[in-house]
Amino acid sequence: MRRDALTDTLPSAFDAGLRGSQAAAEDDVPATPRLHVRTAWISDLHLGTPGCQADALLHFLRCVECETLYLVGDIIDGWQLKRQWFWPQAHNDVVQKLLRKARKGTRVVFVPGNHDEFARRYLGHTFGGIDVAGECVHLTADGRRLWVIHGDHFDGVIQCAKWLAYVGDWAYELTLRINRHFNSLRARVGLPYWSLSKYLKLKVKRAVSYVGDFESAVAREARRRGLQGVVCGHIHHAEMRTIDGVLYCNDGDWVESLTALVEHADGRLEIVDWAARMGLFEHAAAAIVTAVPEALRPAAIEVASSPLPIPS
Ligand SMILES: [Mn+2]
Repeated sequence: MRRDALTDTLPSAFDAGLRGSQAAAEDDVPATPRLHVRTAWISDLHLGTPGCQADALLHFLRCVECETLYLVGDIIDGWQLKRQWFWPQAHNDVVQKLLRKARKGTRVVFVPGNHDEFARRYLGHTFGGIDVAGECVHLTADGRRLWVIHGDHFDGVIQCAKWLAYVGDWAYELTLRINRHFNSLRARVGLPYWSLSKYLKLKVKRAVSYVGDFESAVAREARRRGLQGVVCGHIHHAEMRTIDGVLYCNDGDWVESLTALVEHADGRLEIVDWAARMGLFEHAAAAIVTAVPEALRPAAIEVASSPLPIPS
């Protein structure tokens, strides 16, 4: 239903891109901007949950062309699917798109996370051209070796008490749900979007200095292994910075931030903020604001107020 609302209101370029997914085995739509990169990393898609922003993700997958695509864990949310089955067409389209990329010559590597730990039983196997690996080392065009891992092994909570992590996950979903209702109320009285979940997460995680501890633990392990950097996901917080001489990269997520990490032909790494890129279609963004309040609204409002230059 959300997809229909989208396709009915968006202008033609955007519209063509979105409709493309409905035609089976479609040929890529030329109207969408291309993003040619050597490598792309995405994680924390959480397919199988209402939080997954599958339409934006499909748009990204349609635009990006890469030699290697790493799926850095929490791609399919087995924890949530076990509780309640949720699998709309858009989520199917994402899976089809990934399989199609693998078929068309992109090397696709799936590094399972904690939410899709069921896949950890199949390490070393290949499914529809997608390699499953517990971790791997990526060699950049400029000769750096990056450790690719989801990152949940560094999560103190998960290491110590698994049930606590489950509670956290459930509470996060609840917060996202409250957030949706809360913001539709705010919208009704003319107040701008405000992310309760983001606020709480920052508050809570800062309180236990979770993010910082996680980042330095991951970087420390990469250095111990003699690698120049690490790419991970898991904490839904995109980042790229040097920690004690090791490059720490986090590709973010497709629940809130809609971000990916890419490597350009010369080995340069960059975090791509897809919400901002979608803002290129300024009127499209405005249409999204009215068409799908809860799904794409935060991103759309941000970019509507600060349009970005067209990427090369
Ligand atoms: Mn995770």
